[in-house]
Amino acid sequence: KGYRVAVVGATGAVGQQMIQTLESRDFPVAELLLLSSSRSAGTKVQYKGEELTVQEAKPESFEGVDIALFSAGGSVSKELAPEAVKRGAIVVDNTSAFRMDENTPLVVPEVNEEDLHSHNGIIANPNCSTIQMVVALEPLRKKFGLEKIIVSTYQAVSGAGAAAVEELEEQTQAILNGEEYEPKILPVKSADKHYQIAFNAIPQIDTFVDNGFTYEEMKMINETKKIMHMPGLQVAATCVRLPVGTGHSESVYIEIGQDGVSAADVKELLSDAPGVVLQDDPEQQLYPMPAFCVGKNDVFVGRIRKDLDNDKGFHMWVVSDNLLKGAAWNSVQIAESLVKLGIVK
Ligand code: 11C
Repeated sequence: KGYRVAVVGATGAVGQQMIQTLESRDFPVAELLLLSSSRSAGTKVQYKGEELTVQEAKPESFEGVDIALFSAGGSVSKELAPEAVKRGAIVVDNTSAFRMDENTPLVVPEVNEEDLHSHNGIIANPNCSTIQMVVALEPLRKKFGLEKIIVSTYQAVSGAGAAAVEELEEQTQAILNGEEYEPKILPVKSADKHYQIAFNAIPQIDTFVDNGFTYEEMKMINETKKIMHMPGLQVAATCVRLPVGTGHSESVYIEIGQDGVSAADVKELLSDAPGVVLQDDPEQQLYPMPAFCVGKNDVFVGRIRKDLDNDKGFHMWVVSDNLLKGAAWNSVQIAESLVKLGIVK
């Protein structure tokens, strides 16, 4: 059987990866409908050797659609996801519009696939930096318990969209040529001030909340608790943008619920964990790096060490392609789970 699948935001950085992932996974697509804003309508996109034309997304577009993958910004999802559901589609939404809604499951299949059963038409795909962290930590939570997470991120510019990637490339070139370049996109397009990202590190992703954290940091905190069903978990995050094109990296410190666990125990567990690739051999200088994770669906983990002072404390380095496991692949993987579990008929 094949499904009628819609991709909303088909011309964006994540939408393009969704289309490629549907193709590379050979997802059972009977018909693929590519939707976007009126500005991008008319764009031609290749899918399985066929040229498809992107159409403007309207409520009526979703007639007869079985699965709609949304990645066109929160306001588009707020307006059109309920319209798609009204017409019988199941929506997998890659924006923050519904993530913290208590009736919307927030799903990373390796962690909480069973939450899909309680959907009301919309399933939320978490923030990219949250996804890769929970994939790495869930096996540890299950086996040893988890009490605390302190994470610092090193995030790629593609998380802020295609225009931010362009800004990094043009700015780097301009600086190397000794030319002026006025930053306009990073850290946040709508912000009052913009800063150079080339040869720099910006400790601001998204805008600030009144508690001193940024929204990106609050997403990592709140989404992790929801996905892991641990409202009492202690989580703190510091999110930093780096001049990397694609691939988010994270330095993660955790405290587990048991004494006496060794770094070797943690490595053994993660060597066989779903969605995880262990790359950890200091003698061989083997550890994950974003440049080598691009284009791959896995979450790469290395630099696993036991804390020197706290018997329950462990440090690790977690890297993944933010556009794939962080966005497009997790969404398509949710769609695969919906089919596997018989939730979409
Ligand atoms: C970034 N994590 O790297 C963001 C992008 O809520 O889906 C993803 C924003 C989101 O800038």
